[in-house]
Order: sequence, then C-alpha cells, then structure tokens
Amino acid sequence: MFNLILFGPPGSGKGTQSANVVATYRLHHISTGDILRSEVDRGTPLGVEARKYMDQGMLVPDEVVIGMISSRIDETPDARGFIFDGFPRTRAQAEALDRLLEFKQTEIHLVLSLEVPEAELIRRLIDRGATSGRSDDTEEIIAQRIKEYHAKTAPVADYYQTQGKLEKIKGDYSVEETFRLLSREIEKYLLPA
Ligand code: B4P
Repeated sequence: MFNLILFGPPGSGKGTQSANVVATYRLHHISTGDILRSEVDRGTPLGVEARKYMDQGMLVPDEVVIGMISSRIDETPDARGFIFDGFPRTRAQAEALDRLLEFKQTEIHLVLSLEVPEAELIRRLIDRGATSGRSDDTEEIIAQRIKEYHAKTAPVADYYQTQGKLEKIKGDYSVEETFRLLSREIEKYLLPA
C-alpha cells in the first residue's frame, strides 16, 4: 500500500493534480472538499453545518472531518493506496490520520507540497469563481481561506517535515509540467498501474 498527501494552499492545484495522480497510479482519491460539497448539495445535516464554515472561508471543525475520513478509508479495504487531497488541514487532523493508518497497519509514505505564489493563487481562484459557481470563490472569502491556511494548515508541513516525508514541488508551471514534477517523486515509491 502507498499513501500520499497532496498538500498546499487553496488554489494550489490539489484537486487538479489529484485527478492526474488517480488516473495514472490508481490510488483511491479522498478529497474532504469534494465530500463536504456533496453533503452541502444534498442538504444533509452535516452539509448544513459545514456550509456555515465554508461560506466564511473557515475550516470545518476537526471532529466532523476526521469522522468522514475514517469511514471513507474503511469503505475501500483493497485499495492500492490512498491520495488525500485537502486533508489533513490541521495538526489535530494529521495526528488523527496517523492513528487511523496505524490501526490499519499502514502509514503516510509521502507528502507533496505544492508551492505557488499568493498572487497566482488569488488569480486562479477568482478565475474559477467566474465559471464554477463555487460560493467560496469570491475575493473576500478567498482572502479568508488563505489567512486560515497560514494560521492552521501551514504548520502541518512542519509536522511531516519532522517525519522526513515532505517534498516541496513548484506548482506554478503548467498543469502538465507540475504533474511531471509530482510523478518524479511518486515513482520513487510506485510505478504507474
Ligand atoms: P478544497 O475543496 O480543498 O479546495 P481548495 O483548497 O480551494 O482547492 P485546490 O487546491 O484543490 O485547487 P484546484 O486544484 O481546484 O476546500 C474547500 C473548503 O472546504 C475549505 O475552504 C474548507 O472550508 C473546507 N475543507 C476542505 N477540507 C477540509 C479539512 N480537511 N478540514 C476542514 N475544512 C475543510 O485549483 C484551483 C484553480 O486553479 C482551478 O480553477 C484550476 O483549474 C486552476 N489550476 C490548477 N493548477 C493550475 C496550473 N498549474 N496553472 C494554472 N491554473 C491551475
């Protein structure tokens, strides 16, 4: 089993590159953003609660997100491995993920951190907001999401750096070139399926 985290600020390309990684390496994709948006769209109690945070550019509380992840991992016991996209976003989430994986006698093998200048992040998200209809891609909410990232999520990189698992990848090239750089790191562990 090979377990990968795609890490980075909002708009750094985690969702975009996850699709490429899944297509090439057949890892099971777990995106907390996608799961939360699906709960919001279906109007579930979890979605109604999560929306209050997402529409303000805030992180959804840890206990909500950790519970979601645990059940998703259990649903696919035969996976070749997992790609975690947008999770963990706090140190408490990172510690919980370590415990969950340890219980399954596995671990995180690699954390790829997409590094993109802030002006480019804002440009991408405003562009996406113009077409995607995502309610959190407005200038004011994007600024809050980036603030939240610096306060709560950026320290998660140090957590994995200490474990010797973090690799920084320049993420402001084209989608194809960024994927080539990610693949170079992944293929130290895993070949395409
Ligand atoms: P997410 O869904 O994770 O969204 P994101 O961080 O904004 O986007 P991502 O980095 O995936 O960017 P993308 O590839 O789409 O989170 C949304 C919200 O959910 C959070 O604010 C939070 O409230 C909540 N949430 C999610 N997970 C949580 C957790 N674990 N704990 C608590 N709360 C949580 O790329 C963005 C744009 O850039 C796209 O339009 C794309 O086409 C473009 N792009 C990508 N790569 C490019 C490139 N190389 N060049 C040019 N454009 C590029």
